[in-house]
Amino acid sequence: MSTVTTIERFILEHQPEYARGELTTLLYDVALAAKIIAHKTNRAGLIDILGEAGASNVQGEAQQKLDIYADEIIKQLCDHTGRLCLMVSEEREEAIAIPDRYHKGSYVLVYDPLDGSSNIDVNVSIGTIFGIYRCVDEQRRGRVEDALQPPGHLVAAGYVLYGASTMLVYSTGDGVHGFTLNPEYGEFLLSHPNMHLPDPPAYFSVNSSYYARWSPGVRRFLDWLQGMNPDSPNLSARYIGSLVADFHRNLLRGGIFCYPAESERDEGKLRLLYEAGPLAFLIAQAGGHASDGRQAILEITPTSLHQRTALFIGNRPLVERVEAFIRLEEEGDAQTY
Ligand code: FDP
Repeated sequence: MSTVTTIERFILEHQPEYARGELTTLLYDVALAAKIIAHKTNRAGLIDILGEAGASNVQGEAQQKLDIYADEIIKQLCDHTGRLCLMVSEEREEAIAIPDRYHKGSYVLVYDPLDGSSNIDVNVSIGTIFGIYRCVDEQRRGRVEDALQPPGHLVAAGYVLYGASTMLVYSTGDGVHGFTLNPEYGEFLLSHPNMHLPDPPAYFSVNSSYYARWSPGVRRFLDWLQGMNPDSPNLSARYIGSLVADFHRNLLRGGIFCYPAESERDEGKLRLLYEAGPLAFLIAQAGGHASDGRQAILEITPTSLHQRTALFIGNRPLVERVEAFIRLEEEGDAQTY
Protein backbone atom coordinates (compact mmCIF):
# COMPACT_ATOMS: atom_id res chain seq x y z
CA MET A 1 0.00 0.00 0.00
CA SER A 2 1.31 3.47 -0.84
CA THR A 3 1.90 6.09 1.83
CA VAL A 4 -1.15 7.98 3.09
CA THR A 5 -0.58 11.63 4.02
CA THR A 6 -3.33 13.66 5.65
CA ILE A 7 -3.58 17.38 5.01
CA GLU A 8 -2.82 18.07 8.68
CA ARG A 9 0.47 16.21 8.51
CA PHE A 10 1.38 17.73 5.16
CA ILE A 11 0.68 21.32 6.26
CA LEU A 12 2.70 20.81 9.43
CA GLU A 13 5.66 19.26 7.65
CA HIS A 14 5.68 21.84 4.86
CA GLN A 15 5.13 25.03 6.80
CA PRO A 16 7.27 27.91 5.53
CA GLU A 17 10.38 28.67 7.60
CA TYR A 18 8.96 31.97 8.85
CA ALA A 19 5.71 30.35 10.03
CA ARG A 20 5.15 30.33 13.78
CA GLY A 21 2.19 27.99 13.71
CA GLU A 22 -0.39 30.71 13.07
CA LEU A 23 -0.47 30.20 9.30
CA THR A 24 -0.44 26.43 9.74
CA THR A 25 -3.47 26.45 12.02
CA LEU A 26 -5.24 28.97 9.79
CA LEU A 27 -4.91 26.50 6.92
CA TYR A 28 -6.40 23.77 9.16
CA ASP A 29 -9.34 26.08 9.85
CA VAL A 30 -9.90 26.57 6.13
CA ALA A 31 -9.71 22.80 5.58
CA LEU A 32 -12.30 22.25 8.31
CA ALA A 33 -14.60 24.87 6.75
CA ALA A 34 -14.18 23.05 3.42
CA LYS A 35 -15.36 19.77 4.98
CA ILE A 36 -18.43 21.40 6.50
CA ILE A 37 -19.33 23.18 3.23
CA ALA A 38 -18.73 19.96 1.26
CA HIS A 39 -21.12 18.11 3.55
CA LYS A 40 -23.77 20.74 2.94
CA THR A 41 -23.26 21.03 -0.83
CA ASN A 42 -23.47 17.23 -1.16
CA ARG A 43 -26.99 17.41 0.22
CA ALA A 44 -28.06 20.32 -1.97
CA GLY A 45 -30.13 18.15 -4.32
CA LEU A 46 -31.88 16.48 -1.38
CA ILE A 47 -33.17 19.67 0.12
CA ASP A 48 -36.58 19.57 -1.59
CA ILE A 49 -37.08 15.87 -0.94
CA LEU A 50 -36.12 16.10 2.72
CA GLY A 51 -38.23 19.14 3.27
CA GLU A 52 -35.35 21.38 4.30
CA ALA A 53 -35.79 23.86 1.55
CA GLY A 54 -37.49 27.08 1.03
CA ALA A 55 -39.27 26.86 4.31
CA SER A 56 -37.98 27.16 7.80
CA ASN A 57 -36.14 24.97 10.26
CA VAL A 58 -37.37 23.91 13.69
CA GLN A 59 -36.48 27.26 15.20
CA GLY A 60 -38.60 28.90 12.53
CA GLU A 61 -35.51 30.38 10.88
CA ALA A 62 -35.50 30.55 7.09
CA GLN A 63 -33.06 28.18 5.39
CA GLN A 64 -30.03 30.00 4.10
CA LYS A 65 -28.80 29.96 0.55
CA LEU A 66 -25.69 27.83 0.22
CA ASP A 67 -23.39 30.74 -0.54
CA ILE A 68 -24.54 32.65 2.54
CA TYR A 69 -24.13 29.49 4.60
CA ALA A 70 -20.58 28.95 3.30
CA ASP A 71 -19.72 32.57 4.08
CA GLU A 72 -21.00 32.26 7.66
CA ILE A 73 -19.14 28.99 8.28
CA ILE A 74 -15.80 30.44 7.20
CA LYS A 75 -16.33 33.59 9.24
CA GLN A 76 -17.41 31.70 12.36
CA LEU A 77 -14.50 29.28 12.17
CA CYS A 78 -11.88 31.98 11.70
CA ASP A 79 -12.86 35.24 13.41
CA HIS A 80 -12.11 34.27 17.03
CA THR A 81 -8.96 32.22 16.59
CA GLY A 82 -6.40 34.98 17.10
CA ARG A 83 -4.80 34.26 13.73
CA LEU A 84 -6.44 36.98 11.67
CA CYS A 85 -6.51 40.75 11.71
CA LEU A 86 -9.15 41.06 8.96
CA MET A 87 -11.32 39.09 6.56
CA VAL A 88 -12.82 40.02 3.21
CA SER A 89 -15.64 37.98 1.70
CA GLU A 90 -17.31 38.18 -1.67
CA GLU A 91 -20.61 38.06 0.17
CA ARG A 92 -20.01 41.22 2.25
CA GLU A 93 -19.66 44.78 1.11
CA GLU A 94 -17.40 45.77 4.02
CA ALA A 95 -14.31 44.02 5.32
CA ILE A 96 -14.95 41.84 8.39
CA ALA A 97 -13.18 43.26 11.41
CA ILE A 98 -12.01 40.93 14.18
CA PRO A 99 -14.08 41.89 17.25
CA ASP A 100 -12.04 43.68 19.95
CA ARG A 101 -12.79 40.90 22.44
CA TYR A 102 -10.63 38.51 20.42
CA HIS A 103 -6.87 38.49 20.10
CA LYS A 104 -5.64 39.98 16.82
CA GLY A 105 -3.46 37.82 14.57
CA SER A 106 -0.98 38.58 11.79
CA TYR A 107 -2.94 37.47 8.73
CA VAL A 108 -5.71 38.61 6.41
CA LEU A 109 -8.07 36.05 4.88
CA VAL A 110 -9.76 36.96 1.59
CA TYR A 111 -12.30 34.51 0.24
CA ASP A 112 -15.09 33.75 -2.17
CA PRO A 113 -17.14 31.31 -0.08
CA LEU A 114 -19.03 29.66 -2.95
CA ASP A 115 -17.96 30.58 -6.44
CA GLY A 116 -19.96 29.66 -9.53
CA SER A 117 -23.29 30.34 -7.86
CA SER A 118 -25.26 29.98 -11.11
CA ASN A 119 -24.23 26.31 -11.02
CA ILE A 120 -25.48 25.53 -7.51
CA ASP A 121 -29.05 24.72 -8.48
CA VAL A 122 -28.09 22.55 -11.44
CA ASN A 123 -25.73 20.18 -9.64
CA VAL A 124 -22.59 21.36 -11.41
CA SER A 125 -19.24 21.75 -9.63
CA ILE A 126 -18.72 24.87 -7.53
CA GLY A 127 -15.85 25.98 -5.33
CA THR A 128 -14.39 28.12 -2.58
CA ILE A 129 -11.37 30.34 -3.28
CA PHE A 130 -9.11 31.80 -0.58
CA GLY A 131 -5.99 33.88 -0.22
CA ILE A 132 -3.91 34.75 2.85
CA TYR A 133 -1.84 37.92 3.26
CA ARG A 134 0.32 38.99 6.14
CA CYS A 135 -1.15 42.20 7.53
CA VAL A 136 0.76 45.38 6.71
CA ASP A 137 1.08 46.73 10.23
CA GLU A 138 1.12 44.07 12.93
CA GLN A 139 0.83 46.66 15.71
CA ARG A 140 -2.62 47.90 14.69
CA ARG A 141 -6.04 46.26 14.48
CA GLY A 142 -6.92 45.23 10.95
CA ARG A 143 -7.64 47.94 8.38
CA VAL A 144 -8.78 47.78 4.75
CA GLU A 145 -5.18 48.62 3.75
CA ASP A 146 -4.14 45.22 5.08
CA ALA A 147 -6.24 43.56 2.37
CA LEU A 148 -5.41 45.93 -0.49
CA GLN A 149 -2.13 44.26 -1.38
CA PRO A 150 -1.10 42.93 -4.79
CA PRO A 151 -1.59 39.15 -5.14
CA GLY A 152 2.19 38.83 -5.45
CA HIS A 153 2.28 39.49 -1.67
CA LEU A 154 0.08 36.48 -0.86
CA VAL A 155 1.69 34.03 1.56
CA ALA A 156 -0.79 31.28 0.74
CA ALA A 157 -3.74 30.67 -1.55
CA GLY A 158 -5.96 27.83 -2.60
CA TYR A 159 -9.35 26.58 -3.55
CA VAL A 160 -11.79 23.85 -2.71
CA LEU A 161 -13.62 22.11 -5.53
CA TYR A 162 -16.97 20.55 -4.69
CA GLY A 163 -17.15 18.16 -7.62
CA ALA A 164 -17.44 14.42 -8.19
CA SER A 165 -15.19 14.37 -5.14
CA THR A 166 -14.14 17.29 -2.95
CA MET A 167 -10.59 18.52 -3.44
CA LEU A 168 -8.55 21.13 -1.62
CA VAL A 169 -5.62 22.55 -3.59
CA TYR A 170 -3.25 25.05 -1.97
CA SER A 171 0.19 26.58 -2.03
CA THR A 172 2.28 28.42 0.52
CA GLY A 173 4.82 29.33 -2.15
CA ASP A 174 6.43 25.90 -2.19
CA GLY A 175 4.59 24.25 -5.09
CA VAL A 176 0.92 23.42 -5.51
CA HIS A 177 -0.50 20.41 -3.70
CA GLY A 178 -3.89 18.78 -4.02
CA PHE A 179 -5.84 16.74 -1.47
CA THR A 180 -8.97 14.67 -1.99
CA LEU A 181 -11.56 14.33 0.75
CA ASN A 182 -12.19 10.80 1.86
CA PRO A 183 -15.82 11.12 2.97
CA GLU A 184 -15.70 7.96 5.06
CA TYR A 185 -13.00 9.28 7.39
CA GLY A 186 -13.62 12.98 6.85
CA GLU A 187 -9.94 13.50 5.98
CA PHE A 188 -8.27 15.29 3.10
CA LEU A 189 -5.58 12.95 1.78
CA LEU A 190 -2.66 13.99 -0.41
CA SER A 191 -3.58 12.89 -3.94
CA HIS A 192 -1.81 15.43 -6.22
CA PRO A 193 1.62 16.46 -4.87
CA ASN A 194 3.59 19.13 -6.77
CA MET A 195 1.01 19.93 -9.42
CA HIS A 196 2.55 21.36 -12.56
CA LEU A 197 0.83 22.62 -15.72
CA PRO A 198 1.27 20.04 -18.49
CA ASP A 199 2.80 21.07 -21.79
CA PRO A 200 1.49 20.88 -24.47
CA PRO A 201 -1.78 22.26 -23.10
CA ALA A 202 -5.11 20.64 -23.95
CA TYR A 203 -7.89 23.20 -23.49
CA PHE A 204 -9.07 26.76 -23.81
CA SER A 205 -12.03 27.98 -21.76
CA VAL A 206 -14.07 31.09 -22.47
CA ASN A 207 -17.71 32.11 -22.70
CA SER A 208 -17.67 32.85 -26.41
CA SER A 209 -21.27 34.12 -26.42
CA TYR A 210 -19.64 37.46 -25.48
CA TYR A 211 -17.51 37.53 -28.66
CA ALA A 212 -19.20 40.65 -30.06
CA ARG A 213 -18.39 42.59 -26.87
CA TRP A 214 -14.64 41.97 -26.89
CA SER A 215 -11.98 44.30 -28.23
CA PRO A 216 -10.51 43.50 -31.68
CA GLY A 217 -7.28 42.23 -30.10
CA VAL A 218 -9.12 39.78 -27.83
CA ARG A 219 -11.30 38.61 -30.72
CA ARG A 220 -8.25 37.97 -32.87
CA PHE A 221 -6.66 36.03 -30.03
CA LEU A 222 -9.80 33.90 -29.69
CA ASP A 223 -9.82 33.31 -33.46
CA TRP A 224 -6.19 32.22 -33.16
CA LEU A 225 -7.09 29.88 -30.27
CA GLN A 226 -9.88 28.35 -32.33
CA GLY A 227 -7.60 27.35 -35.14
CA MET A 228 -8.11 30.23 -37.59
CA ASN A 229 -4.40 31.00 -38.05
CA PRO A 230 -1.68 28.80 -39.59
CA ASP A 231 0.20 28.84 -36.27
CA SER A 232 -2.89 28.24 -34.09
CA PRO A 233 -2.42 25.79 -31.24
CA ASN A 234 -4.22 22.50 -31.24
CA LEU A 235 -6.62 23.05 -28.33
CA SER A 236 -10.07 21.81 -27.53
CA ALA A 237 -12.80 23.97 -25.92
CA ARG A 238 -14.15 23.37 -22.40
CA TYR A 239 -16.22 25.86 -20.39
CA ILE A 240 -18.18 25.03 -17.25
CA GLY A 241 -18.86 28.60 -16.11
CA SER A 242 -17.60 27.80 -12.64
CA LEU A 243 -14.20 29.40 -12.20
CA VAL A 244 -12.76 26.87 -9.75
CA ALA A 245 -13.88 23.91 -11.87
CA ASP A 246 -12.58 25.45 -15.10
CA PHE A 247 -9.30 26.41 -13.42
CA HIS A 248 -8.85 22.97 -11.85
CA ARG A 249 -9.40 21.10 -15.10
CA ASN A 250 -6.94 23.33 -16.93
CA LEU A 251 -4.38 22.98 -14.13
CA LEU A 252 -4.52 19.21 -14.59
CA ARG A 253 -4.61 19.18 -18.39
CA GLY A 254 -2.96 22.46 -19.38
CA GLY A 255 -4.60 25.34 -21.20
CA ILE A 256 -5.92 28.85 -20.76
CA PHE A 257 -9.02 30.27 -19.06
CA CYS A 258 -10.15 33.66 -20.36
CA TYR A 259 -12.64 36.14 -18.96
CA PRO A 260 -11.89 39.25 -21.02
CA ALA A 261 -13.10 42.80 -20.46
CA GLU A 262 -16.15 43.72 -22.51
CA SER A 263 -17.31 46.90 -24.22
CA GLU A 264 -19.86 47.54 -21.47
CA ARG A 265 -17.90 45.95 -18.66
CA ASP A 266 -14.45 47.31 -19.28
CA GLU A 267 -13.08 46.10 -15.94
CA GLY A 268 -14.11 42.50 -16.64
CA LYS A 269 -16.30 40.44 -14.32
CA LEU A 270 -14.11 38.48 -11.95
CA ARG A 271 -12.84 39.91 -8.66
CA LEU A 272 -9.18 40.65 -8.22
CA LEU A 273 -8.83 40.14 -4.49
CA TYR A 274 -10.48 36.78 -3.88
CA GLU A 275 -10.85 35.20 -7.35
CA ALA A 276 -8.14 36.21 -9.84
CA GLY A 277 -5.45 36.97 -7.22
CA PRO A 278 -5.33 33.62 -5.39
CA LEU A 279 -5.58 31.69 -8.66
CA ALA A 280 -2.77 33.82 -10.14
CA PHE A 281 -0.61 32.87 -7.12
CA LEU A 282 -1.37 29.18 -7.68
CA ILE A 283 -0.80 29.21 -11.44
CA ALA A 284 2.60 30.88 -10.96
CA GLN A 285 3.50 28.13 -8.50
CA ALA A 286 2.40 25.55 -11.09
CA GLY A 287 4.66 27.07 -13.77
CA GLY A 288 2.02 29.24 -15.49
CA HIS A 289 1.04 32.88 -15.70
CA ALA A 290 -1.99 35.16 -15.17
CA SER A 291 -2.62 38.53 -16.75
CA ASP A 292 -5.39 41.07 -17.25
CA GLY A 293 -4.16 41.30 -20.85
CA ARG A 294 -1.68 44.10 -20.14
CA GLN A 295 -0.21 43.44 -16.73
CA ALA A 296 0.55 40.43 -14.54
CA ILE A 297 -2.30 39.88 -12.06
CA LEU A 298 0.32 39.34 -9.33
CA GLU A 299 1.46 42.97 -9.76
CA ILE A 300 -1.90 44.75 -9.65
CA THR A 301 -2.48 46.62 -6.40
CA PRO A 302 -6.21 46.65 -5.67
CA THR A 303 -7.74 50.03 -4.83
CA SER A 304 -11.03 48.62 -3.57
CA LEU A 305 -12.10 45.36 -1.97
CA HIS A 306 -14.42 44.16 -4.73
CA GLN A 307 -12.43 45.44 -7.70
CA ARG A 308 -12.97 43.52 -10.92
CA THR A 309 -10.40 42.48 -13.47
CA ALA A 310 -10.12 40.84 -16.87
CA LEU A 311 -8.39 37.48 -16.50
CA PHE A 312 -6.27 35.30 -18.78
CA ILE A 313 -4.72 32.44 -16.83
CA GLY A 314 -2.90 29.24 -17.73
CA ASN A 315 0.18 28.12 -19.64
CA ARG A 316 2.55 31.06 -19.97
CA PRO A 317 3.01 31.03 -23.78
CA LEU A 318 -0.77 31.20 -24.28
CA VAL A 319 -1.16 34.08 -21.82
CA GLU A 320 1.77 35.95 -23.35
CA ARG A 321 0.17 35.49 -26.73
CA VAL A 322 -3.03 37.27 -25.71
CA GLU A 323 -0.92 40.08 -24.21
CA ALA A 324 0.84 40.39 -27.59
CA PHE A 325 -2.46 40.53 -29.50
CA ILE A 326 -3.80 43.24 -27.17
CA ARG A 327 -0.53 45.22 -27.30
CA LEU A 328 -0.47 45.15 -31.10
CA GLU A 329 -4.09 46.26 -31.25
CA GLU A 330 -3.36 49.16 -28.92
CA GLU A 331 -0.32 50.16 -30.93
CA GLY A 332 -2.65 50.41 -33.93
CA ASP A 333 -0.92 47.55 -35.65
CA ALA A 334 -3.96 45.32 -35.77
CA GLN A 335 -3.68 44.44 -39.44
CA THR A 336 -0.23 42.96 -39.18
CA TYR A 337 -0.99 39.91 -37.09
P1 FDP B 1 -21.11 32.92 -11.22
O1 FDP B 1 -21.50 34.18 -11.92
O2 FDP B 1 -21.98 31.74 -11.56
O3 FDP B 1 -20.94 33.10 -9.72
O4 FDP B 1 -17.31 34.47 -10.23
C1 FDP B 1 -18.41 34.44 -10.93
C2 FDP B 1 -18.55 33.33 -11.96
O5 FDP B 1 -19.64 32.50 -11.75
C3 FDP B 1 -17.33 32.40 -12.13
O6 FDP B 1 -17.31 31.31 -11.24
C4 FDP B 1 -17.45 31.93 -13.56
O7 FDP B 1 -16.21 31.59 -14.12
C5 FDP B 1 -18.06 33.12 -14.23
O8 FDP B 1 -18.68 33.92 -13.22
C6 FDP B 1 -19.11 32.73 -15.23
O9 FDP B 1 -19.59 33.87 -15.88
P2 FDP B 1 -20.47 33.79 -17.22
O10 FDP B 1 -21.77 33.17 -16.82
O11 FDP B 1 -20.61 35.21 -17.63
O12 FDP B 1 -19.71 32.98 -18.22
